[in-house]
Amino acid sequence: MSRLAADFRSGRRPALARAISMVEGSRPGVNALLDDLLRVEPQARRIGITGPPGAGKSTLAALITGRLRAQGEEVAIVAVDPTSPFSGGALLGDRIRMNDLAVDPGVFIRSMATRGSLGGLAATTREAIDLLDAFGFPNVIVETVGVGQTQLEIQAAADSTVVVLVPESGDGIQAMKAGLMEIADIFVVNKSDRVGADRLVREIGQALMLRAGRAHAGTGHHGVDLGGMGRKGRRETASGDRPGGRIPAAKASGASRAASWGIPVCKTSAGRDQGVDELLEAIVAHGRHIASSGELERRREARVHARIRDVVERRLRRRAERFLAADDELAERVAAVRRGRATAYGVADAIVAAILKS
Ligand SMILES: Nc1nc2c(ncn2[C@@H]2O[C@H](COP(=O)(O)OP(=O)(O)OP(=O)(O)O)[C@@H](O)[C@H]2O)c(=O)[nH]1
Ligand SMILES: [Mg+2]
Repeated sequence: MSRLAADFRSGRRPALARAISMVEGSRPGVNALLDDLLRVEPQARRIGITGPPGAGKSTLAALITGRLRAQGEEVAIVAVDPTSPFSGGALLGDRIRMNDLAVDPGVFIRSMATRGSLGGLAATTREAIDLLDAFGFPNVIVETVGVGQTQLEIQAAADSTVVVLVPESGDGIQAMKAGLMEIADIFVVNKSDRVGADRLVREIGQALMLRAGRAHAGTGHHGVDLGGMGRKGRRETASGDRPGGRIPAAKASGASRAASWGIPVCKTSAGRDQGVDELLEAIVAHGRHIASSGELERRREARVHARIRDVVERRLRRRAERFLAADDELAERVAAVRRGRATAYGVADAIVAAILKS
């Protein structure tokens, strides 16, 4: 184990891969390993890319990675499969599309399954991201298919969350229903080579404006300031074709969001490699924004809070499961409840007390 840690620290890729596998397999000793390897401050730019199946997330991730590589930066990509590693299609497709990248030593690609984590981002995925960061990758891109809990949890794991939509019927409305409006730092309308792209850009812009307006009414701030936005010639106004302009996101969803980040709506055609530079600019600008506004610090703190709670819960649950499995009196306790001589609550309290004493 100490050999593994040493290899990890000296930047050996096989050690990184092994460490992630240990995390995935909950191998014995993994806690001690994480406790050792993760004693570093997070440095990486963590980019989450989410959206419906087939929206072009992998293609965009590959293109962004290509741009970052051209700037000499190393990139790690985690593709999260919400079902299983053997569900076929999606991941195989990713592998093929990311083939060119896979031979680049400056790129590390890993597919992970979330398995039984209630459809959310598995704890192991979050730990893998931390490992990639600790290993020294300055960029960690996490791709999650936008179904269920995973896409919402990505926001907690990433510094910048990119939501990719495509101009297909109802995508915009679906996005609002699925809560994507709440998690996006940057919207992307991909496949803009298809009809309806401009309309979707408009719809998203309007939805963001509506939301901002509602929040304003609540907080008594002034109206949404769209005047001249996007015309200031500032780099972070990523999309040239954005009728909605930049929407003050902070006012849109309250104090939890960074002050005055206007959520850009970027138009891309990943298939034709169009709009990718603007998207990367938006991501970089968002990173700069959260760093200077204190939001990055807040997000990192929230992440640590969540992680501690998570691990405490995991540990306690495991102890409880072990105790219950070995509890000789359990049958008696159940019988007592069945006959009305005790209640599940009283029994549970007694068990918890016993666990805490053990
Ligand atoms: N027409 C068009 N097709 C695109 C564009 N971008 C990606 N595609 C195609 O859309 C399909 C899905 O692309 P992916 O990048 O695998 O999409 P994804 O969101 O990663 O898909 P999953 O991971 O399976 O959810 C592929 O066949 C791509 O070639 C685009 O801008 N225009
Ligand atoms: Mg994909």
